[in-house]
Amino acid sequence: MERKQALALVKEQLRPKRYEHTVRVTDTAISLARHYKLDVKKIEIAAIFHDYAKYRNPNEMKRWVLSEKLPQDLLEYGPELLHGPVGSIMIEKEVGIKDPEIQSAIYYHTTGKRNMSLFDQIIFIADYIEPGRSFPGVEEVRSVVYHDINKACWLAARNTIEFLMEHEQPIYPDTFQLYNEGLVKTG
Ligand code: DGI
Ligand code: FE
Ligand code: FE
Ligand code: FE
Repeated sequence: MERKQALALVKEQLRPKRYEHTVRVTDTAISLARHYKLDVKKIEIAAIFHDYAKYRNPNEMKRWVLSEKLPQDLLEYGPELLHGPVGSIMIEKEVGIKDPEIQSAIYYHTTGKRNMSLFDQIIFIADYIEPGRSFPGVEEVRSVVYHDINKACWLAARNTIEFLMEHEQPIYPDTFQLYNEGLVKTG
């Protein structure tokens, strides 16, 4: 699918601010894919569709979790965690995008997980560092991502866990597993 057609399809699904975020994630992901020598056109499609399900009704997303037999524990962590896993299936059913690499990256873009592929990592971290983001610590992540993408993903997980704990929000196990894996890898 071409960029223009893909952007037109997601634009219908998103609010203007989220659409602008999506364009910035896409440009960030393309730059990382060039650097890390991945398929730029494929990364582009994954980035464009990464938040496809963001504004779907939570009850609708819940029904997809049940009918598609996604991990039921997703339902215990609040609706924010559903748009990745549900979006990865919606793009197949509604848009006809059936590609394991693209669907995996969209599935895990919010929580991350241990053992992410480079393709997964680029979508995960592009979402975190796109120029519109101002999370505490994001500058450090931007400064390491072109040298050490494992470190960048670990920092993003650590910062997210800190943020969630400060707000007494539940933390999905995949996010912890990414954090733990990074401690072992970066020693
Ligand atoms: O969809 P975006 O806003 O672009 O970004 P995202 O998909 O990374 O979602 C960010 C939201 O997800 C933010 O509100 C924090 C939340 N989040 C990230 N990891 C976890 C989490 N929420 C819970 N409950 N548990 C997590 O592990
Ligand atoms: Fe998202
Ligand atoms: Fe994210
Ligand atoms: Fe996003």
